[in-house]
Amino acid sequence: MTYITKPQLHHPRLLENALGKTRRDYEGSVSTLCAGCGHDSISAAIIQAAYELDLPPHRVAKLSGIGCSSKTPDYFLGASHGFNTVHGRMPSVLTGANLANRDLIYLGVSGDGDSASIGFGQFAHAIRRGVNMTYIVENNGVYGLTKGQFSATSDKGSKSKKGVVNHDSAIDLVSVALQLGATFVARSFSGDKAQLVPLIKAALSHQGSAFIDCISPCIQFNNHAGSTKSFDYVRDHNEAVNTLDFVVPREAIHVDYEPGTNTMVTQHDGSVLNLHKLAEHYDPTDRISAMAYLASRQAQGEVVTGLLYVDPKAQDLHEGLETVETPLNQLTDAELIPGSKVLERLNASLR
Ligand SMILES: Cc1ncc(C[n+]2csc(CCOP(=O)(O)OP(=O)(O)O)c2C)c(N)n1
Ligand code: SF4
Ligand SMILES: [Mg+2]
Repeated sequence: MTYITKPQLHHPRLLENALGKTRRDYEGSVSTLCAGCGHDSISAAIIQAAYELDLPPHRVAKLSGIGCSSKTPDYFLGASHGFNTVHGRMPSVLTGANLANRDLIYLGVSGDGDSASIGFGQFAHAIRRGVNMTYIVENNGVYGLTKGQFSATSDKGSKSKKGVVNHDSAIDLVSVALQLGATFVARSFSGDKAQLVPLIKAALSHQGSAFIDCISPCIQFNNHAGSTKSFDYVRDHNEAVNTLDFVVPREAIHVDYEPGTNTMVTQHDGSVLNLHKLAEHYDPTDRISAMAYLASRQAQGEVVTGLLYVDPKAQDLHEGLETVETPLNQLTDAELIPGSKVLERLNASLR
């Protein structure tokens, strides 16, 4: 059995958000992943982010491909819309759903195999088109579900559990997303909830394609000496560019920060990113610098985490295509089928 319903009983005094919902209202069914899998920590961070953002669950659509990572939408936001697609095909299905109904909040969850191998083309086109979505890759550097083969994000020279060395160059999805024009690019680590939750909140509030590469050790096949996606490796090589707080404008909360060490970024929807700068001269609004910074740190064997790039004035696919505001299922027959005269006019304009 891979689908176990969670008992609804909980402590009567659990804290409620502005919608009167507790954190438990954002949970899904019981996880069937290996105990200790990094993916479960990411599900917990998604639940926390949705709860803190007061998201109405029925306004969220979660989509995934195939893999242990792609199974996780069963384990969070049980009251939201969900679609488990074919291996590597989540981005195109999400794009279609988004074009049909722009009123939903789209969350795509994928794996490194799902997005960097079979679905690489799909990943690229969804990002470059600026589909309004949060796209999370739960990156463990292996095909976990099919017993630990190297994926396209496994670093050259890293070793499998059986001692096999990977001779292929790795695809760095963060660098690719930056190059493709993603308007929000971040990397985090499943074991760093303090960093991951605000990143997910900010990504969900971003108007455009928001990409988070989340390193998520597979405790079965990629958590040994020689792996560059293990808990120990990432902890030892982590270089955080910023510490992030996310402030929704309606909240009268102000975070503590030292004057002169922060960058406040107002996003398209008016929400504010409060970046505590740790790295000197790091500017998350400069795409070219972000790419150069990433490359220089990578050359030194460091895994840069944090918000690497954000375009606060991002536009999404709908703005480019000038589509109607109304979701297609709410248009009338007359609006959907405007008749032969309109078709004639359209054809004439193309001659
Ligand atoms: C078309 C197709 N090809 C291959 C497979 C076999 N398959 C299932 S999951 C998977 C890889 C999953 O890796 P990843 O996306 O990294 O997820 P993880 O399990 O590591 O979280 C593969 C190759 C499949 N299900 N469908
Ligand atoms: S095989 Fe790896 S990725 Fe899959 S559930 Fe187990 S630990 Fe997680
Ligand atoms: Mg994987």
